[in-house]
Amino acid sequence: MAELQKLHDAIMSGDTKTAVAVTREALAENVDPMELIRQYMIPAMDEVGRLFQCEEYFVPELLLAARAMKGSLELIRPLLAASGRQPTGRVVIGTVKGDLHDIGKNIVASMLEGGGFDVIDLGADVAPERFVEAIQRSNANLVCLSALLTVTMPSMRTTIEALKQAGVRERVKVLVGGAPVTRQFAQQIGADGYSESAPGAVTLARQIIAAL
Ligand code: B12
Repeated sequence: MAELQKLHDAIMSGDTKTAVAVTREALAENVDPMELIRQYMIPAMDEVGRLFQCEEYFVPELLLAARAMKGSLELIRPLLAASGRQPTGRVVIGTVKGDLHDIGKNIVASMLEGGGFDVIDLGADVAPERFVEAIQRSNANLVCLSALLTVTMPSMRTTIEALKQAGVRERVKVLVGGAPVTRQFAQQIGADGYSESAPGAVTLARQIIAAL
């Protein structure tokens, strides 16, 4: 039996090798990948964030923890994406300009893929014009913006403004999320939806597409 608490501890200590090994063992034993994410991986990152805030951890520790989290996610991602495939809609997703945090965005992207969406993932630190280009090129009907820093939240507004300027705002619905983002902020910047979680993002995306 895989000792799942070890996954939590390995992410916290930035031990990619152990994180990957425990994840592989758990998946081989048919543990639900979402259980790994929800109960062990996200709480580990939350704890890392807390330790960073009280200056027990510094940027190198954050980077090591993020690398361990990513190592595990690479094994989990194909499973999430394979879980229910019929084209539902096309989504352009990215973390907004100035923001390098992409772990939550990657989980949202994987779950949307699993929910049957075609996902065009632009990565992190995505400038507004790159969102515009991707929408123009792909005929996407949904755009997902992620931000983890309070200082990059305004990039969400700038991105929505750029969509308006380029004349593509009416073609897409915009969802926003990320730890500091709130429903109220989403309304203020003229987004069409907000969710605090990846499964919530999928439900919302489905509702929005169904109403189009
Ligand atoms: C890992 C990490 C890093 C890594 C990122 C690696 C990577 N590839 O992502 C590194 C080391 C690079 C980093 C750097 C920095 N970080 Co940092 N980081 C974190 C940490 C510990 C975890 C973030 C994370 O991955 N969480 C787990 C994921 C799963 O959660 P999530 O992103 O919120 O996503 C979920 C939901 O929000 C939602 N969601 C996410 N996106 C979207 C999008 C849509 C459309 C929807 C609907 C939903 C949705 O679904 C996800 C899954 O459920 C957080 C602390 C924390 N606990 O959040 C700090 C934190 C975000 N970082 C912080 C800071 C200050 C920094 C730095 C400025 C540090 C520095 N001095 O250099 C730099 C900034 C670099 C930059 N320009 O971006 C602060 C931000 C404070 C603030 N409010 O602005 C935090 C909160 C730490 C803290 N407590 O102070 N960081």
